[in-house]
Amino acid sequence: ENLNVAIVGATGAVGSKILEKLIERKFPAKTIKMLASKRSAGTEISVGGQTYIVEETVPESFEGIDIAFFSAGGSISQKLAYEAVKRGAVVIDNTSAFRMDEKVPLVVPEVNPLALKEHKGIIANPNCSTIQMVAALQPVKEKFGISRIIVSTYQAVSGAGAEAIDELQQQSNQFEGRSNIKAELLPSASADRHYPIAFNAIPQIDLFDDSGYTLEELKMMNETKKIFGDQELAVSATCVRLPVVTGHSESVYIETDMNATIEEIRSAIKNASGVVLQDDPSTQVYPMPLYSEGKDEVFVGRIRKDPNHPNGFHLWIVADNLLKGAALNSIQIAEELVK
Ligand code: A2P
Ligand code: 11C
Repeated sequence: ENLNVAIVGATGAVGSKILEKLIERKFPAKTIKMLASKRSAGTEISVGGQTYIVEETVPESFEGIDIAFFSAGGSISQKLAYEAVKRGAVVIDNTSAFRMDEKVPLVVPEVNPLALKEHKGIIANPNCSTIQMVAALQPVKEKFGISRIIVSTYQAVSGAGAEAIDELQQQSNQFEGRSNIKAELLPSASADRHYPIAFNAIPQIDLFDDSGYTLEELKMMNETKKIFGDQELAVSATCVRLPVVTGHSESVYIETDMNATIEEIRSAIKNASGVVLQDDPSTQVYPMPLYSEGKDEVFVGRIRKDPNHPNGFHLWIVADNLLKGAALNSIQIAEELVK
């Protein structure tokens, strides 16, 4: 009980989970400072019988802070993360602002905890879709090596923030008029056109790059190589938004370096920490996002051998994007630092 902690973006979808998880996991925090925009200053948040009052985030907010969790968007991190570091805080940043910065470790504790040792004040938490994929694939990579990954995602609206959850809720009662639903936010607030998410599947998460990939897809590709420490790894992603509230799902095809049987792949995953095997077609057991909500683990099922490639395998990977994909992984990074 000796650390002063701050949460930037405390009123948001991820920030509120960070507070809940800090309390649930009995993180050794002496104080927790709730920071957001000026709009929320004075708002009261009650969790675990305690009331926290939200303050506006300014550089001085970080005086005396030991650990600052940032989850208020990349531009806020760009503006304020170094202000926090300057004042002696270690920043655990849940945005994409610093992930590909060579000086900043990008960490999933089950995969590359040693990278933490090299931090210089800022540690990046990977994108939610990346975290659950690398956590599930790590035991397979460790035993058999992985040379190629092709992933298609089925992502929940909570990944786009609290306002996107509201948008899905508002659109969901318009079954009769579903082809004329007005959309204001998705696929991205800064996109030129918006499409309804209710009764739909949108093959665009974030903006497009000149390559034809979206920024979300490029994050998955680049972050996976950095976390696995393998620039030669072949990775390609297609990211799709679905009308699911919370819980990202991924259909993942991998090619291993060494021969493996399905049983060997299953047992590697079964014995990995933070990962749960849910794979029994005979009783229709497989992971689904509706049931991963609120859970800490990454769930893996539908493991099959590819019929055409001797080292090819297919997997279905599901996790709560706000927990292992964001808040929980950030706190696990902090716990690793405290250790
Ligand atoms: P606020 O509620 O005051 O707007 P989400 O990811 O759910 O969209 O949440 C975004 C989070 O980022 C919210 O907590 C939001 O606070 C916060 N935020 C937005 N703009 C700023 C800002 N200029 N300074 C600090 N926090 C901000
Ligand atoms: C989504 N994965 O589901 C995104 C949100 O880089 O941290 C997370 C964006 C990020 O929309």
